[in-house]
Amino acid sequence: MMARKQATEAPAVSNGSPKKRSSADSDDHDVKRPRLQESTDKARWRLSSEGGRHTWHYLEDDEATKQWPQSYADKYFLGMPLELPELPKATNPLDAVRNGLTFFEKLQLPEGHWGCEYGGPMFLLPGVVIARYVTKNPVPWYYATEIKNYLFARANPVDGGWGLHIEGESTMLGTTLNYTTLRLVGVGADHPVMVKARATMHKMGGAIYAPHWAKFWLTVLGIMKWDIVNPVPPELWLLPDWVPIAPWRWWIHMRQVFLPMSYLWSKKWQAEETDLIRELRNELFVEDWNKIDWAGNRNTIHPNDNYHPKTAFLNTVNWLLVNIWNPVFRTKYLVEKAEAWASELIDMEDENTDYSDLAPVNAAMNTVCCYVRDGPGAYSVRRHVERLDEVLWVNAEGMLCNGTNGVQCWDTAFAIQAIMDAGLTEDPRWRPMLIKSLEFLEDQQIRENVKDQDKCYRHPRKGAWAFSNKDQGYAVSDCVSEALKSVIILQKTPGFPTLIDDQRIFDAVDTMLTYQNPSGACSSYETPRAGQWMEVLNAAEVFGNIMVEYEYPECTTAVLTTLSLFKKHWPNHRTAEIDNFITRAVKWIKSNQKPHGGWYGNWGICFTYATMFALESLASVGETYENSKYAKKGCDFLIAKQREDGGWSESYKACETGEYVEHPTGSQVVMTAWALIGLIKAKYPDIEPIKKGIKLIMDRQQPSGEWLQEAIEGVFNKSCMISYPNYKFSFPLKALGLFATRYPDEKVV
Ligand code: LAN
Repeated sequence: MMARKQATEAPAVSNGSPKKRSSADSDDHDVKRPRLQESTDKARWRLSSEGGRHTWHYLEDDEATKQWPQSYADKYFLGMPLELPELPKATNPLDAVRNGLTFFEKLQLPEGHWGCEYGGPMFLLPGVVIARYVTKNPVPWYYATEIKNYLFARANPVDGGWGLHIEGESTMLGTTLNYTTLRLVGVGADHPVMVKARATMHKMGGAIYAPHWAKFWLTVLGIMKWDIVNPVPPELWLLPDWVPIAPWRWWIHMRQVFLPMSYLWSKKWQAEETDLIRELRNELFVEDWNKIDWAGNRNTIHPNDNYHPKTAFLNTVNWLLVNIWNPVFRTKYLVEKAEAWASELIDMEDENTDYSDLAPVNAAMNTVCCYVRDGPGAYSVRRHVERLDEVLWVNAEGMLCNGTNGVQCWDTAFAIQAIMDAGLTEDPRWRPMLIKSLEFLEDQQIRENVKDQDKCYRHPRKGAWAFSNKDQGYAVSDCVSEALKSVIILQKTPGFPTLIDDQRIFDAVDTMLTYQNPSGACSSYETPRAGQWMEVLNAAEVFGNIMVEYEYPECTTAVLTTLSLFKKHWPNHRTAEIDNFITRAVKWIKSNQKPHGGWYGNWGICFTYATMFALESLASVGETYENSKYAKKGCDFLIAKQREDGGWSESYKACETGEYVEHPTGSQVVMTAWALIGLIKAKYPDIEPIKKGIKLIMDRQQPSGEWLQEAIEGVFNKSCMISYPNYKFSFPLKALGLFATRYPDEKVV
């Protein structure tokens, strides 16, 4: 079946620049197929950061490698040896903090923030590679090579497929898209990795069993036909705002993905047919491609992908759209109007983010939309392609796609807080590192609301911080809070400059105050604009709780903790509103406690994560183990989960099942730190279990001062896991530091 030779044997490009092939070769597009190598030379990779924008560069020129030496951070991210001297063994928690900071300081980027890989989801990289392929901007050979290496490394060791995320079982979403990605970057179909993956894909029924998003991408590529894609009508954008299901009410990630998808669906656009696409039509399916019943397989899906089965209501709506709406009512006038409005909304998103867009999914789709609309050479396409590079990351395994364009503001905020909790902010040893972090946060504060805020349905953001950087510019309630908390802490420390004046601090607080829902809780990017019932329209199949904003303990507690701190320093700013906010938030947090005493975490795994934030926030209003039954119950919950060795260990399965589940690999440093922070903040009276946990963290510290990567830490939409590699620094440091300041005379080892 597989005729094509491996690209390694037949290089089509050299060093990224296309070579001419014979005129008999009509497949112009394929000329640019990259030349794959076994591996790149890791010593040639460099991470650059400009204004918080990360890009990885491969220096092919020897002279350039001398001019731009590799930093510790580069080497660390790439998994290269750092050859650092052994630090004197820490004999107490504060020395362990110092050792940890000595290492972590080396990872601080020159602009003052921390970066890291932010992988986990396995459906992001395909979007970037497909967008580049269909817009005829194929990835350069060194990206292609490392993408191949990463995907090879991440293939399921047993069946050779890929999952929704790196720890998950093989799914059709992961397997069809990553198989296709490998082929697009130049891997031959007869490579053993591909043969194995294909066998699994076929065993699972072939690509017709893929979920909606995979069907969408494969159709854009021309491997499937539009009839197999459930309708994504841009007409929904024409609904008046008062209509309960109007898309502006959906969770921002869903509507920003739906938007470009609907544009391309409406255009029924497909990429130029190439040899490779024709080959993939033979490879991805069990049945003869020419005989596939496309329309009849719209709802065909493999059980592994069907985390959230479509409702009977949605299936009926889809049926009506396909059989009645599209053929009868979808007039040319309506189509043009809907496409024009969708296109304008896409432009607003691109302009507001300078083409980096909310996240890699819509960034890749918007790229294709601009190509379809503006043509190959357009600025919009070129800028998109440039910015897509900012979500790519190189690690020891190869090149992956980050969940966002970085973790800049978020991780920097936690690094500062860790140093503060250790009581080291005034120590001159750490001052340069802290000053640089403060300068970064100053630079990254968002100063204005977006242009046409109401027209493009954006939430206010003046004074806020985003999770990554200000270019992306999406305020999130807890990102504003954690960054502001860190700024206040530093600026109120003697000897630190006031880079952010009071007015800018008030701007941040004013934006934070917009986030409270009638219940007292906070959501992520916006206040909820519709109820959970909207999940009846969840068409993505692979995710749960994705259609609207929900109320999150992490977000609510972060705002609460920061407002409590703010109030101490500025008691007269919007006093009544802040007091009222705090009272209602505390009430909600208490109501959100589970009967077992823990809180369910939506963004970190899982009960341990949210319980830490909840206990910390209760402590910020003076509620601790001694005087609050909620804090006591939270502590008792954590203590009940402590393991024999003093650590905690929660598995991502807890996020899926809603029950505390232990990780099979035993105690985890990050989880242990989370639990300890909660206990110490809540002033848990018995020091022994806390000491045991602290000892575990100290024992796991390496002679270089670092901690090693353990199981994955983060999650979204209940089913998809995501890595937060800097958590293994910030949270253990914070736990050790809190212990050291709370019990300065206590001996642990
Ligand atoms: C994130 C990352 C950060 C995270 C926290 C700040 C930790 C959280 O407290 C609030 C929500 C937020 C901002 C968040 C939301 C969803 C994101 C953006 C992600 C988990 C990273 C990737 C994910 C995004 C949805 C991935 C793209 C997938 C789609 C389903 C569109």
